Amino acid sequence: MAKICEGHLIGTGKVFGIVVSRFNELIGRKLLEGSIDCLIRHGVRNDDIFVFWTPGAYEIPITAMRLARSGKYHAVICLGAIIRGETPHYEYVASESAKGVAEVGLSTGVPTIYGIIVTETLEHAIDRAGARDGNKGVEAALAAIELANLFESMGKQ
Ligand code: INI
Repeated sequence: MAKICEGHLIGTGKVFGIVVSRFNELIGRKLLEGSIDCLIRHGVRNDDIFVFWTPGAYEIPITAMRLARSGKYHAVICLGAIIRGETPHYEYVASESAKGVAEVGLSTGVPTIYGIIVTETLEHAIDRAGARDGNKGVEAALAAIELANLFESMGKQ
């Protein structure tokens, strides 16, 4: 019989750090609201949620790295919005923030969740921050709870 390890969606007793960028703040706030609401509804205490604002998505990984290295958090959730502008700048920000968030998780072993939306237009970003296409902040919070529990159930494996 296969031994199956999976993370449940109960957040009781877990501590989460959320890093959110102020650039495109309207969207960031909606993602943050979605994440916090989801964590609370899954049993996480308000006092166990710590929010850190960065200027932009580019600064999210270095901030998440500090949180992950601190050993205080069961998972770190990264939230932000990168929307195509007039210049290619946005492409660098998008690729560096994605690579950086992955690097934080891989190098620290702390679940580090990518909840940064990358879109062509503001309208698409709004759709993914609580309008037509759900809320990416909620998805990120669910992934954080699941991985925190999965890693706990894996123990020292
Ligand atoms: N930061 C974002 O979070 N989203 C964007 O869409 C964006 N664009 O398009 O430029 C953006 N740029 C700022 C960047 O994240 C840094 O804060 C800035 O370059 C200073 O390092």
